[in-house]
This record gives sequence, C-alpha cells and structure tokens, in this order.
Amino acid sequence: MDLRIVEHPLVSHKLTVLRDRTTDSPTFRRLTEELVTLLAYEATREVRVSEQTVQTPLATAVGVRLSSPRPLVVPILRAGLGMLEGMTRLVPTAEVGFLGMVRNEETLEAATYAERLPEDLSGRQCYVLDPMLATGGTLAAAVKFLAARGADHITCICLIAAPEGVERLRGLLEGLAVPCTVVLAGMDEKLNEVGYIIPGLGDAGDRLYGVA
Ligand code: U5P
Repeated sequence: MDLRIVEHPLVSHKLTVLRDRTTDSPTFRRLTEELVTLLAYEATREVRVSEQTVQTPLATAVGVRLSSPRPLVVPILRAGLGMLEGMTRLVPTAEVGFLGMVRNEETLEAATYAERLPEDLSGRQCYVLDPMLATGGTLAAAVKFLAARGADHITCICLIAAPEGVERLRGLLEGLAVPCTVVLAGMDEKLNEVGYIIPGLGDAGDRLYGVA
C-alpha cells in the first residue's frame, strides 16, 4: 500500500476550516467538495490514457484521452457521498458505483449493507471515497470487495487518517495482488478509545448531513 499526503497551503487552509466545530453543514459540504477536487488531481496521476490525435485550427496534435473501460468512482455511504461531486467535477466521464458500509460502534468491524457496483470490474481503475480513515476497517473491506470483483488498480481518497488506521490497513491489505494507494489531505495524531480520529473533525457523516 502506497501513502500520499497532499501538501498544499490551500488544502491545509480548507482542512482547518473543516475541523472547526463552528463550521456549519452547508460550508462543511462545500469545503469537502473543494478539498476532494484538489486531492483528486493528485489521486488520478496514474489514470490510464490512450493516445488521441486531434486537428487544431492549424495542424495535427497528438494528445491523450482517458482509456476505456472508464474509471469507477465508489463513494462509501454515507459520508463518502459528500465527496462524490468534488471527484466527478474533475473526472466527469467516470462511472459511479455505491458501497454502503457501516461500522459497528462496539466491535468497530465494518459490514456491507448496500452495494450497487458492476459484477465484473476486470481491468477497471477504482477510486474509493471515504473522508475518514480511522481504524482502517471500512477501507480494508471496501478494497477487498473491489479486488474480489476484478478491479486491478485501487486508489482511496480520504481527508484525514489516524496513523494506527493506516498501519492496520497496510497489514490487512498485505499480500493483496492489486496495487492500492491512499491519498490524504492530512495525517492526524491518533485514534481515541472509541475509534474517533484525534484531533479529527468529529463524525463526518453527521457534520455533512446532520445526526441520523
Ligand atoms: N468516522 C468519522 N469520524 C472519525 C472516525 C470515523 O466520521 O473520527 C467514520 C467515517 O464516516 C468513516 C468510518 O466512514 O467512520 C471509518 O471508520 P473505520 O472503519 O476506518 O474505523
């Protein structure tokens, strides 16, 4: 597993406002989208392209376009949904599949409760969206799910992570044949005893959508 932390003053600025407990839901949603667009630029560095020739008004230019099959973006419900718009703004031709995962707040184990994805992901590059990498259980389950369907290149985009979760994810994905990269806006200090990221930003789903 490869880890990339995007270092950019705009990313740090937006992340700081996002953490602030006084930031309201509409602002939180807008900032999440803006941050994801910035992270998506880094996360799609290896997106596959094929050569394409176009005619400019003056001559022929050799360029590229995104290859087929198109990349698949997979927001993890519920909080990952707040990241979808920011991602598709940058990659509008991507397809979108949904994975609903819930963390049992006692055992901290992740379970799948909903899934709407192509059966066959052979040859597909997948971009998993989940704002928080806490214990790493949710992302490990999502990555394994996509790899089992045949995805051959998986990139996870998260806003923040706890070091313990990153290490656990590394362990859980050891031996997986599919290359996996995690792109972050920031690495936090630690995980608390109930699985929350410290200092973090609270419950991302609640801050985006209100308490459910
Ligand atoms: N989560 C938060 N805030 C935290 C920790 C976890 O919102 O401080 C939620 C996120 O919504 C994420 C899930 O989808 O828990 C990740 O948990 P985990 O499986 O990595 O522990």
